Amino acid sequence: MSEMNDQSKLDQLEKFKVDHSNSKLTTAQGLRVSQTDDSLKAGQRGPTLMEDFHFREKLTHFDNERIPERVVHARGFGAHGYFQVYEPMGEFTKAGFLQNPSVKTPVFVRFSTVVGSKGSADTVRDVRGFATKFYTEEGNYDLVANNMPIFFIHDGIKFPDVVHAIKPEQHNEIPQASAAHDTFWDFMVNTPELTHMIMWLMSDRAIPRSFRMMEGFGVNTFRFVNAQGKARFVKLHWKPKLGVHSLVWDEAQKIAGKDPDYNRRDLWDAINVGDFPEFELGVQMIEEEQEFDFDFDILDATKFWPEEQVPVKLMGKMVLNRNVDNHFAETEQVAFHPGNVVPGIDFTNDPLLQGRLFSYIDTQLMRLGGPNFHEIPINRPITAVRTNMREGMHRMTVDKGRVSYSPNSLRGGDPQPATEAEGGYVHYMEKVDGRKIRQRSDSFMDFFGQATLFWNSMSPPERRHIIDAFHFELGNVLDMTTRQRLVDLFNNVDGELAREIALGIGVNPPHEPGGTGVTASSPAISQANTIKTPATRKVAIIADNGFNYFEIQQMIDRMKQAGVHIELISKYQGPIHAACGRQMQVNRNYQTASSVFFDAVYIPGGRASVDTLLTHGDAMHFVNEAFKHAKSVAASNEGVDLFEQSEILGVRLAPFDSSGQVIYEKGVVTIRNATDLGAFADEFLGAIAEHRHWIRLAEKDMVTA
Ligand code: HDE
Repeated sequence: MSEMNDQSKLDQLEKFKVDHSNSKLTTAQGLRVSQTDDSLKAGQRGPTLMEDFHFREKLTHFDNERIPERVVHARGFGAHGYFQVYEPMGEFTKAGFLQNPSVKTPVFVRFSTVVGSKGSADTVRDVRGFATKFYTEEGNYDLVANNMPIFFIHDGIKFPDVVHAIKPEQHNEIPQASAAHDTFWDFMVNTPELTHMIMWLMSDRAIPRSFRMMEGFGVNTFRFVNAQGKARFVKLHWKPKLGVHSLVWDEAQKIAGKDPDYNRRDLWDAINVGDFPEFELGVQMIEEEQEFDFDFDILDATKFWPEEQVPVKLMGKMVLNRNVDNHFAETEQVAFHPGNVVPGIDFTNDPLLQGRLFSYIDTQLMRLGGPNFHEIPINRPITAVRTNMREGMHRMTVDKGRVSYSPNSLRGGDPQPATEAEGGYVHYMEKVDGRKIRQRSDSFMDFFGQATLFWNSMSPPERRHIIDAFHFELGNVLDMTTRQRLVDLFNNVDGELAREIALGIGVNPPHEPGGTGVTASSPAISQANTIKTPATRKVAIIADNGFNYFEIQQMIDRMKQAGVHIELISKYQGPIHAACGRQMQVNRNYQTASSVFFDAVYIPGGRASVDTLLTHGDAMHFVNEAFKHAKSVAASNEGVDLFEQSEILGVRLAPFDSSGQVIYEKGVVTIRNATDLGAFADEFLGAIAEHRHWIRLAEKDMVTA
């Protein structure tokens, strides 16, 4: 076998890369071109001539530059990296890439939204795709995951229906990248198996702060098979080292306008500055004998396996450390397929998975223009490909010899099938016996139990966000009957949930008592219990001429140590001058900056600076908006004056005193009469790590019961 390392895929790609610097322009035939700005004409003001091959070639190629976008997950963004297992997993699977902790397996990951077209905004309310291609020594393994652990439907045959319903409506192609319209909710109310997934879709998971701060879930139930042939049911998970964090809806909507590329830019920038995103790969395993031990069917993709019941074993870590060279060649042309497996990983009868196993190659044949897309550089395995497949559109390989069939004698039988011991893939010999029947198992028919479990697991602010999301989504449904039916449907999940939804959308609260009687919860799915760290967060410092240089410098030093990124914002770009005469470069002006691009805001002291900021509506808006979005805000010395004029006052209880002590309340950090900002900076970092301070929500807005 080849000597593989984390560079193997990049080395392979390198052979296809072309650097055009220090070169002369040519045609696609390699002919040097003398001029490319004017077409060949009969006279200066005459018609263009047919013989102008350069004109024809240039236009023809341009005319055909587009390929069909993905029917779902059209908008995506990719990066390279590697995966490394922590310890041999041979007890559970014979998959080669899960055995040797010293091996780094190259990976390519593509994150995506599902519903929007290729040019849609990143921060819409949607499921996120999280697809990983492992270039292993046994061939490509694809883990084609989403950032939610369950799916809308039970059976692949309903996929076209759910996608048609959620995509823009047929007659006017409105709305783009949004579920908030009649056809989706009409489908939903008639398909109650969606109920659980809708709870996730209305939750904060649907508006991630960053691709780096999302979990990934294989969703479907697969099998691990070890060398002895023993199999177990498994679900695979990615756990982000930075925790799971989300935007707030108002912020997400504003970002969609101000920077539609927000999530892709975040990933691109993070990798460029060396903040390499890391995700741990976990597995949940259920023994075959325990298949029926649960109150849900473990093959039902609308159910998750609560971690408290089936623990997640962390197997290894993925690091994304390299951006692509060409978005189209790599990210657009990459083709994932849940059927790309390696020995040790096998399928189950999960009917959603079975549907997926058909769909991916089928759609790629059209999207990538024929059956040879496995030859596109990004899709090539790093192992040898030896098939008897030939011809087809855009065949790149020049297969030598006259033989393209098996068995053959003319080439001594080569390429030969491999035995299991030689790495040949042998399907798990599950016994299957049944009548042909278009029916669903009764064990899939509990639509509401885990939806209640999900609701029970949410913290009060998360519940508030879910209800607000329902108000937005159902408030955009024009058909009032559908709205009412939806409220009555969600009453099956929880009575208070249904009452709260009804309140915001002008329909009657349900008459029937609500809920399923499920009282259990799964703390692991609440984002309130996720990892908290200030690392890689972004802080805006707002200042103007006359700022206190030493305050900013102390803060910048401390923030940098903690891995926090700073940008200096002022009315004008260029240098601003400190009271002491030194100067600093402004990174962004009010037009190019916005509070929604940052995790926290800091206002340094300096009399003249703060007096100027007090006259800038943009500065005040910045602080108020950050505060409204529950972000950490800090001010030192005269900077506190700005807070005293802001909306922070309405919520803050502690006085902005002058004791020289750090005052912390609800994510607002202030200090007056201080030159050493060490303790203040540490308190601010602690606040940033919290991500958001929902405690600012008024008690009355919390949904606790
Ligand atoms: Fe997919 N899905 N899917 N899906 N899916 C596609 O394949 C499909 C499902 C997922 O970045 C398509 O090449 C069916 C679950 C991701 O390129 C298509 C069903 C999960 C991506 C397709 C599902 C996913 C896709 C469209 C129900 C999470 C983007 C373009 C039976 C575990 C991959 C393409 C990328 C893409 C079919 C359900 C994840 C049409 C029929 C569940 C991340 O083949």
